[in-house]
Amino acid sequence: MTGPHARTVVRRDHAVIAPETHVPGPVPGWSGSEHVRLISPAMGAGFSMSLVAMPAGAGAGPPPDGAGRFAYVLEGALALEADAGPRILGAGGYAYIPPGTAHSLTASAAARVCVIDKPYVPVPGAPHGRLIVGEAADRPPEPMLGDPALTVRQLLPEEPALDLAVNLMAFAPGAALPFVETHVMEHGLLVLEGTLVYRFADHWYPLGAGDAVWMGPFCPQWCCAYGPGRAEYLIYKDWNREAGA
Ligand code: UGY
Ligand code: MN
Repeated sequence: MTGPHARTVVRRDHAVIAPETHVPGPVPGWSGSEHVRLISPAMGAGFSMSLVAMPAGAGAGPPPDGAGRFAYVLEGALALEADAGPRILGAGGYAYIPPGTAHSLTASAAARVCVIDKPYVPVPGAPHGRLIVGEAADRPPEPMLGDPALTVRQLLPEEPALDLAVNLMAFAPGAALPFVETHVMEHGLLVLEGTLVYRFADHWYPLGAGDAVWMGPFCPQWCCAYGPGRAEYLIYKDWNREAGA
């Protein structure tokens, strides 16, 4: 119990949602699961991000009409049935399901899942998304701008059919973003491990595992992992489109 104290803040161009302030709410189709909306158009975002605790056997509700869905398994396992036969996604497994795809996602064991739903933005001549299933452990960590202490695993390929990027960023203790980023793309971020100091606009926050962040378009952003161990986060951005044009 934290009484009146909370690290959570929601501002015009960013939000930090700390786990101690989560309030789950029922969402149609997700019966039996504990569903916490972390990021939503209600706060100004162009997408939603949720943390869902699913008991074994529970199914996922449908994505909103016209939205692509990215699901990342934090713990437990999900069974995905889509075009081909069923596939099991364990911890670190993920799927991108394009809009309008007939599918089911069911917890084959009790699972915690991060779900990102994004209204799909088509481009002429390209297919409207593509089903992608992967495993974080299979994606190679690449140094960011040559810094081996800060690595990025790109979970999705960059291609015209896809309008989003989702990456895992890992920081050795003391590693930092090389400059204060400002970009039109939004971010949704979930800290998976470690401790960071993060700057959003003129505000500075300590972040730890379980904290979620929304960064709106052009929100200046910088961070440093202060240790003692490594830090890692899952980060979404809208990508490969004429954002805000
Ligand atoms: O991909 C990114 O924009 C990333 N470097 N941003 C961030 O970590 N805040
Ligand atoms: Mn960024």
